[in-house]
Amino acid sequence: MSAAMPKPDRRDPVDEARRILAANDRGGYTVPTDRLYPFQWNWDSAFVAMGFATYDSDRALRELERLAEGQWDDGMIPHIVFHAPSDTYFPGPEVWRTHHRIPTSGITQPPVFGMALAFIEARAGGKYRDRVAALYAAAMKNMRWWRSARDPEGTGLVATLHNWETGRDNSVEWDAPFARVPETTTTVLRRRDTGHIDASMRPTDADYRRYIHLVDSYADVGWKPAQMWRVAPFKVADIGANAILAASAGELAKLASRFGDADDEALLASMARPPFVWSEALGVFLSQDLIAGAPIAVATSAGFLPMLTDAPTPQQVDRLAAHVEALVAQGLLPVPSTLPGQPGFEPKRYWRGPVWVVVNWMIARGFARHGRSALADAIDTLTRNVIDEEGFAEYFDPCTREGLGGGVFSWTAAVRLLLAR
Ligand code: 2M8
Repeated sequence: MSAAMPKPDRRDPVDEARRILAANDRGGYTVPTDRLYPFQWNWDSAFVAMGFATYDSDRALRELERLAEGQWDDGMIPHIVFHAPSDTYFPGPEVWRTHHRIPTSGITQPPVFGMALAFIEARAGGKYRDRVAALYAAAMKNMRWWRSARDPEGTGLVATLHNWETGRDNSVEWDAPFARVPETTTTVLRRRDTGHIDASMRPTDADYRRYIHLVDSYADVGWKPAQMWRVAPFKVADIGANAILAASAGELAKLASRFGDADDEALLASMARPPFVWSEALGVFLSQDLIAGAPIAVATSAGFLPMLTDAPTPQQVDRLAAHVEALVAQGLLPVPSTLPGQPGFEPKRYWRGPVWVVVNWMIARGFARHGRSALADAIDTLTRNVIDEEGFAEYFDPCTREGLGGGVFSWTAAVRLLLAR
């Protein structure tokens, strides 16, 4: 554990998790962690909302409502909502140059929103009908946006146009697609993250120049979806975002008969089972580089997430299970963001190797859905234990289990609440 990482409260991790969410609450929305991420992030908040739903449905709905305040008229839900100013994060609103009522970024993130809404509704015992209805409408508008803005050619898979949209910022998968993104920017880089976290664990400066090159390019076309699609030098069908989108479609379908109509039901049915790409050689599902027109042959933790849907065959689930069993047999914490042995695996550098407990939680739900409850329980137990032993870290080294990155992290606290016995 790094020196700055607070030790967990061993007396009651559930109480401690609730305290963290309370401490990171900025008024109905929760920052991922103080200073490093001082605004509302999209998929972080969806996990946080599920954590709140274990003890406070009203607060859980509020989290999604505050996120929906950032939803654009075209249906896009931004990856960051800048509710209040802060100078501890780069890039801030002045770099994004968007035009929403509340300042927001111009890109999105994996749509856990629909999964979270169904999760909260199932625990709210029929209460808050009007609020759920409004959030369901926001979720459906967002599903339609993904379809039209990010799959204009109707392939069944949506594209992410910025690595930050995948949530797995510097995954080894994006190395080749990024090689064609220029490092030139019209924005001066003023990184704040490396002032909070050791630079050896964060994306490099060259990475950041490319990230900001993309922001500049899309800001220059006014964040209009059709023009972004045309100018995008980075266009990938991220397996994580596609699996989560399909899972949200499946979860929203459970609400559609009460809150929606036949059109919604038809749309959700068509989105719930996309044509995921499977690698027989690697035994995982893959992202695709849509500019190269080829799958990206890197095995990542996101390659397990199609198990959140009915798409995988029993044989595919067996192959995915074998990876987890092998990791455990080697004494490694499952499931590293890049599987060890893959080129580019780095156990401490952001999304190139560390374990993220939100991904673990989804993978375990996937195994449970496909009848592998013992394996799901094993992942849950290992996840719970690493949090209890190492603290509410942003992520964990799969080799040493050390908690790394930001401390007192909201989505880690949320997962601990979801895993409370
Ligand atoms: C990380 O991403 C942000 C950009 O969105 C960053 O590094 O500045 C990722 O881990 C992302 O998945 C997460 O949502 C965000 C806040 O926790 O941090």
